[in-house]
Amino acid sequence: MKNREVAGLLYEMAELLELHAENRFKIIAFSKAARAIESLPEDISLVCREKRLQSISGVGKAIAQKVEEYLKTGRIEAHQELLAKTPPGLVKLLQISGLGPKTVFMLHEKLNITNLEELETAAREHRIRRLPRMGPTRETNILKSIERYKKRSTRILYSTAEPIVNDILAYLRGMGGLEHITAAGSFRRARETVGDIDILATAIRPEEIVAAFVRMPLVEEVLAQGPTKASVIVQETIQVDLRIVEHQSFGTVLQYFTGSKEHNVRLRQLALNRGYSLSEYSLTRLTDSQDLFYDREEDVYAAIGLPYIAPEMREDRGEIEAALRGTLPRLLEPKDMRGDLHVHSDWSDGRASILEMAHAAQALGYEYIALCDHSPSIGIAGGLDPEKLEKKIEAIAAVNKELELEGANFTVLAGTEVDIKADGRLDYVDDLLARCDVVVASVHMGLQQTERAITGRLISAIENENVDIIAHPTGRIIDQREPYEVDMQAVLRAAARTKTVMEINSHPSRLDLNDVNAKAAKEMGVMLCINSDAHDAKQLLNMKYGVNVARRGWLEKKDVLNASSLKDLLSVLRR
Ligand code: DGT
Ligand code: CA
Ligand code: CA
Ligand code: ZN
Repeated sequence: MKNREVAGLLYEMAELLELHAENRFKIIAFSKAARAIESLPEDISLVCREKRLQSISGVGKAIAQKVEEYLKTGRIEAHQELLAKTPPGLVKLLQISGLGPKTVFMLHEKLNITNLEELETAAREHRIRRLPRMGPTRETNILKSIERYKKRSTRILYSTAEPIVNDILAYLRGMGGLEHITAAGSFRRARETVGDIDILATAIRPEEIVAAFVRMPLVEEVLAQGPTKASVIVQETIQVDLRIVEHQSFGTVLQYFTGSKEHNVRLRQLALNRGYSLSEYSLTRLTDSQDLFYDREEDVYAAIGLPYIAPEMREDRGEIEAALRGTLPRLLEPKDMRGDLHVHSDWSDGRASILEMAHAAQALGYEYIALCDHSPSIGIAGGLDPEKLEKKIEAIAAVNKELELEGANFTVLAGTEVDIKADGRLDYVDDLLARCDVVVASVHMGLQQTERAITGRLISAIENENVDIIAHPTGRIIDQREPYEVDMQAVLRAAARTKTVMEINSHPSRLDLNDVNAKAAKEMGVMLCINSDAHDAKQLLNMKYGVNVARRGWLEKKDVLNASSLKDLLSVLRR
């Protein structure tokens, strides 16, 4: 499907138009259309062939023509024209966090800055602070952002790696003579980002599998190829390593290549203490130099005297000690999830109706879902004013009646994602919050405030008795936005004291709280919940990414609010 490609191009056009200070409505039209196409559940090429482009909400005649032009010719003339009159370095400046198109345009106009180096020099020479609306703080922030941009990783999101892994496994599973196949490395450990993708397999005729691997349609470049292994590049920058190993040592090799390196170092020390040398291929008994082979990973751990340790925990964060003590947690599983406590609908910036979201959640086997649309200060996301929230509470009651008539054993909870405003107050009065079944509070504005200010805002929200959950508690967006400055210990202490629940937001580029914070929260006695923050029915499936984080944070079913039944949930919410 070319949906992403087309959306990406339209986003870029919006940025270019903005750089050239074009008409605001035109700019908004492009980004709106891009968003709609990005989340379109069907193939854009098909929609185009069937002449239905204009039925996509946000796609008017002009944009439909451009999309059609792209699908037919592979380019958009207007896009090319914009590119031609824009210094190439200028668009890249938009990736420096804190630099919007207006500022970039001004920097170009006033200081003739056309690329990153020129921007950095101007900032160092203090030429930026003298510009209108800039000042020393913004100048320093620009320098910091440039540093971050230069260091930015080439790692990819777990959710980007996932379909690639699935495609490759499915492809190779179709080959004759293949036995085991599995992903290893950081992907198997479900890290939030993945450096490269490692795949291990066993096969009767390894060369055939390697040959098929390098000839897969998605392979763009072959970096190396041997009789039992190969490395390739897919999607321009993503490296995939395949190793075919002997059946008898599959368990040992899988253990080794799952990592992490830190976990493996500890495991090897422990093996040595117990009289074994653990290598990539075998466990060697030191007394008689006997090599022991294991085709199952469990048996490798057992031979060293340990219970099986789930891949997600293999980071040397205490898992070996816990395994030795016999206190490993029984990790949460995807099937334990009973509902989703933070989703949006078309009442604010979501794209599905309340009933559609309910049906989709029910189809996933959930018992409940909480509709939490935005509050008024998030105007850009269609936040609901108080009267509209009251209307929505009534609409949800009606939906529940409808579900009851359908004989569905499913409940829609009336919620809100209330903004914690820059001054620390909540965006609705307490009486209205008290009428909701679930109140999720979160920070969207004033992200640049001091640690003291932001921590204070979060704690005052936590201390409000109507607030049940704090959503995406650190505000980070992987590779795009650092977490805001916040004293997480103080926040977690307040949450533990008031029994406020901390969210693991499952959006694949948020994953917030992250694994380390989630583990800390649990250790401090804080209850967590895992929410999709879905803006359409499909995004409900993002829950699995949050479950990954929970597992990496050692969470068990009992630590997660929405792994409990509706009855237990309601008794915790005490409303
Ligand atoms: P990544 O790709 O950066 O997200 O992280 P990993 O963990 O997938 O690392 P990668 O691809 O370099 O190597 C895969 C696994 O192989 C790694 O998790 C552990 C094992 N491994 C690689 N190099 C070493 C090493 O020098 N020592 C040990 N003990 N294990 C290693
Ligand atoms: Ca890797
Ligand atoms: Ca690798
Ligand atoms: Zn949300």
